[in-house]
Amino acid sequence: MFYGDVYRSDRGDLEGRKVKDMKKINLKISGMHCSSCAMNIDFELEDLGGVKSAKTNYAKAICEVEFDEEKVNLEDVVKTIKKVGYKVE
Ligand SMILES: [Cu+2]
Repeated sequence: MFYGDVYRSDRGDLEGRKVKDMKKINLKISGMHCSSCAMNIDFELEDLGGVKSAKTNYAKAICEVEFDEEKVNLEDVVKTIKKVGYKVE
């Protein structure tokens, strides 16, 4: 199974303190046939607690998800995508 690049984004708030790390991943999605499929995935993922953002690109067949590892894990993200009918490669 291909999970793409896994990396962390470090961000500071205005006072320069470190805010909680979010995990950002790129997943390769298959089974999408139009741009509303991509919107469907984003909608479901953003409904999942702990997911900060989901950006699915239909043309590139990738989904960029930013999430809080303490609240949700990669498996849940993958499960959610599968639940709506798409495959994660
Ligand atoms: Cu579609």
